Amino acid sequence: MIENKQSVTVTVAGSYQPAVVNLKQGVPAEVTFVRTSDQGCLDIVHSNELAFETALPLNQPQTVTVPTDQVGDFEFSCGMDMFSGRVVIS
Ligand SMILES: [Cu+2]
Repeated sequence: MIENKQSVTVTVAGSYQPAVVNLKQGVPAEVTFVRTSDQGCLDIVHSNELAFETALPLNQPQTVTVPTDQVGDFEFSCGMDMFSGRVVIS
């Protein structure tokens, strides 16, 4: 089977759900963040390790591209690094 893309949606509502996103190495990946609650300070999501940062307007899905060339465990977090989630590439 040929898999040419993988997409995962993370709901942002006081935390990241799911908090762990599993992706396959070598398959282009997109993660869509949807902030559905005003709770907390989750209006920005960023990852130094995965090189993205995006604002999350309420109820407006935002999609980022995640590099999958390297296997590993990468963290993303809110703007103030108080809440975090992980992308696991294997
Ligand atoms: Cu925060």
